Amino acid sequence: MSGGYTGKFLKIDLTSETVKEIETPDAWKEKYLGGRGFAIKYLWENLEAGTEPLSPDNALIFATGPITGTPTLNSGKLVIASKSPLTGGYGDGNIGTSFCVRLKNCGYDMVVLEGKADHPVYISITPENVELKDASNLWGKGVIKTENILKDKLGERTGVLSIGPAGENRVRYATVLSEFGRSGGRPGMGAVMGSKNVKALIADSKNGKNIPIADLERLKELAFNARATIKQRDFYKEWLKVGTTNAVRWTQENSIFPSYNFQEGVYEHVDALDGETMANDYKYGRKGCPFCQMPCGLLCETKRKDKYGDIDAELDYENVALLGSNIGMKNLDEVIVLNRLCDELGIDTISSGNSIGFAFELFEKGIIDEETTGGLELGFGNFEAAKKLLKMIANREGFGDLLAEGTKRMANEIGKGIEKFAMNVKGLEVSGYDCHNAPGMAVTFGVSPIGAHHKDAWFVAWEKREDWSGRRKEEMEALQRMQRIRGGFFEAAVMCRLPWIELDLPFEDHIKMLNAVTGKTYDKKEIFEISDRIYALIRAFWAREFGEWKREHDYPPERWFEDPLTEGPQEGVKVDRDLFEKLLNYYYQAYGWDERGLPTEETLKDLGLDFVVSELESRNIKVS
Ligand code: PTT
Ligand code: SF4
Repeated sequence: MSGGYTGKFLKIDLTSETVKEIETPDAWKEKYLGGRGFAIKYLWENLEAGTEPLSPDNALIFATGPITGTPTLNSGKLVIASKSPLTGGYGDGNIGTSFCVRLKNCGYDMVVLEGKADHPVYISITPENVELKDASNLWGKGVIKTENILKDKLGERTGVLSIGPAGENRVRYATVLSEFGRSGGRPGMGAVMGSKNVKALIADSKNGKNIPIADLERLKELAFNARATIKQRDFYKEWLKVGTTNAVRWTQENSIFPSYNFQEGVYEHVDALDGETMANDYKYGRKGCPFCQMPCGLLCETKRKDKYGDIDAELDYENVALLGSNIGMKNLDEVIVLNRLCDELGIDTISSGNSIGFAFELFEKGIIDEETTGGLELGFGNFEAAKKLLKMIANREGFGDLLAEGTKRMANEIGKGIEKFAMNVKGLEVSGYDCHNAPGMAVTFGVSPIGAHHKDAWFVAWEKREDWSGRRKEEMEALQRMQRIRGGFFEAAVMCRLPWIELDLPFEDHIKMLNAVTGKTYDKKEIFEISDRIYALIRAFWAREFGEWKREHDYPPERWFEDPLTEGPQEGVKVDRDLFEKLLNYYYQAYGWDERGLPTEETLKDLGLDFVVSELESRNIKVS
């Protein structure tokens, strides 16, 4: 018996209000596995090149993988993907919430939204029915409020994904959120949802079916052993205490903790922001995705309630870095308040922290002034200004309207040669790792398939663990291996990567679980081939959208090459340009891509992507 898939896609045309069920193609399962693989295949086949991302013609995809919803571990996840309004290329994000499991129990591997509803709607999915329901009463409401209203009406066990005012107002880095603090789709998937007049999706699987599993007994045994393995790890207890915020101290020690809009890699107020402080003074609970044994959702509340109000939020490393040190905040109360605002308004904390940090730096340097900001005084550490800006961004009010466009468009609009302070790659803002002292991570951000995000490879940890000088080719092969596992396997099988990366659950054990679910006999080589196919197709998608491809598209922000660190043990360090170029060449060679960074004809054909060659050439994009 084969398993892991429900066998159906749901395609909803919001303009004509038609709902279609399509059989999940066997060839897609075999060649693309699921999740990100299905998403890019769908976009490649169905999206006209040059489609305006916020137009009805764009498609918004919610793609599960064969692992999603199965009783393995850390399987309550799905991929949200689309052509990104922030970058103009492929965009996706991974969200963990009960919606993911319920969608599959309702009978769907993937949902595609196309067109645009003529009034605000929410989409109700049950095993018996798919309906568009009026959401006029929810439009304008915050994410948490929206979810509470829907759950009060439909039952606590209903899975909900929704957007906030930022998505409605098409902020280019609005996300899709769920369950108080889960956020997915950094490159503006929430804005695409808003542009379609969709406020929420709900999945109610009360009368749903179990997901078919090829060998349930074997899966149970593997999952039992995997859970036992992670619980035995030395780091398990510490993980439950501090979660991803354990990275605060480590990044500081390695001069990669971003501060002051990535001007520095160390922060003088780090003690007030680190994992220990969080765990001792702010944390009151933990929560996680379905089937998770190592919940990373650290529920924190403000300590000084008289000053900051009684506010809580789910803190992660990224949120502490981007809404903390990167904008000069000095305590976790401030981070909690800003984080909660992002969650309620529906904006990505990473891009918000970058856009605000960029504005603070420009103001301090005198490049913009109160005339530009509409009378608002800005500067690092100005908590009240940060709070105001978040609301102005979500509502696209005054100066907030410009910040809502992201740092790349801000730089173009303001001019004055400020691109080098705009911390993004291809338009997506850099996540929480300063790279002055991490050239391998600078490459990682540069070549990431969605713009500057660490999802595909948290390479900085590998980079700091070993001395790679004299072994640069091996270094880039290590990066490739990491991408194949993280961006390939975990995003296509769709499973949380944290048991692997944080608690050292062997990758091979994950493949065994995939085989027990699907009934296939995948080995590492086959998984890596699927991964390479997905990466090559995503590259080709970008090239088709851009009408060309140049290696410059993979360059990180200029700041890391030009302005050395001025603080900490790595004072004076910056990325060496020649080294960067060398690393980029090795990276391209590892994948069989040419010196522009495009897969060669031979590589594409080896991966069974012959159709990409003809498509690109028909658009005058030379394939070498
Ligand atoms: C992810 C990005 C991250 S990565 C964080 S913290 W992290 C930020 N969290 C935000 C938030 O919170 N609120 C908000 N308004 N915006 C936020 N933006 C930021 O979004 C997340 C976890 C985490 S927490 C990480 S690393 C791992 N990511 C995984 C991944 O990408 N794939 C995968 N197979 N497994 C993963 N496991 C972990 O999941 P994006 P989530 Mg997220 C409050 O979505 O777009 O990928 O951006 O998904 O369910 O919240 O889980 O230190
Ligand atoms: Fe979800 Fe975190 Fe658990 Fe992963 S570790 S499944 S993101 S709660």
